[in-house]
Amino acid sequence: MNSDISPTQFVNQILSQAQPPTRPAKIGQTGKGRAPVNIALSKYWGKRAVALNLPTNSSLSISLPGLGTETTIEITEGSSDHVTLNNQILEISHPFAQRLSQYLNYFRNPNQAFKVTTFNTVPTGAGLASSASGYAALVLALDDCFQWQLPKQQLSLLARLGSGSASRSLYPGFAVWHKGVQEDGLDSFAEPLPQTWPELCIGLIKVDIAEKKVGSTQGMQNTVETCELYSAWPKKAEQDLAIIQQSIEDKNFTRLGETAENNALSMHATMIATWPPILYWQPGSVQAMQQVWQLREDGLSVYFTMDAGPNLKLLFLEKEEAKIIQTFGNIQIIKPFKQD
Ligand code: 2P0
Repeated sequence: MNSDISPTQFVNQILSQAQPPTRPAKIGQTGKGRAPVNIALSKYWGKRAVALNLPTNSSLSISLPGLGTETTIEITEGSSDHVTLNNQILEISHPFAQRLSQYLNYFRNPNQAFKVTTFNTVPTGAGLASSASGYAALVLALDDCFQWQLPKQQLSLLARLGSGSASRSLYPGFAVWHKGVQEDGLDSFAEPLPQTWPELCIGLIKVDIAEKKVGSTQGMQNTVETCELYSAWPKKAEQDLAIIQQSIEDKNFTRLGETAENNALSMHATMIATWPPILYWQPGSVQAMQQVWQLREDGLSVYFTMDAGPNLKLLFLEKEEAKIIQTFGNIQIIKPFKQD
């Protein structure tokens, strides 16, 4: 299904709620934004409307402070944008620059181009959700540059249009992206959850940080179109989200871990049952999964989740940290509620 509303109409609808600009958008004006990556505990996989990035199911995430994107933009004259990613100037034909420029088309005035300087503190395209922090940071930079002063919920809608998971990266901590039901997409935004969980740890096991062959956008579309198992996914995703949200409220770590791991593996099952098949796992991914299962057999409460890539994200509580480090020497540990 596709919406009759175009992305331009969608953006104009949101910007009509912006404050009148405090200063006219003129050449040389700049804006800054920074946003964290997020890891979904209950995943987004599949779109009900592609052009507006409307998801088939809601999702729930946790943001990782310290890992993310910082972006500055400047309004320039001319017809082409200048994009610098991690200190490298990109050709305008580079897929990253093209996607960015197409997105910026929704916001530019006639004869305006943008100079975009963006820096990721996560490897680009490694299944560590750099597009999520990237589009969230860009939207914050646009809000700063054009002085829209839009509320976070509206910025979440705009970030979603750039990359679905970016809707969740506007917030620290836990966030829920509501799938929404409206055709205009105005009810499909993320909101923060009020709970914190200081003992909660996320461990990043980097199996391979090379650019992946099948991007999420293409991967989920192929899944929706060819995977027979996919019909079971939307209902399961909503059920898992409700259980995870309740587990966060109850601080029931076992229930959260079991549900998040099963949710991730169910999503990967739909990928594997897609044609042509999508298998993001590498031998090192399976080895790490088996290590996690062995640790659980040994009595340790540790679970994993995985996204569109070969890397594992472990979920555990701080009291298990020493044993986790002992097993996975090369692990980056993030405490989402103990770091800025
Ligand atoms: C998630 N992923 O919920 C899921 C789990 C990957 C696997 O959101 O097409 O890069 O830009 O909306 O946001 C990655 O999808 O895809 C993603 P688009 P996006 O985190």
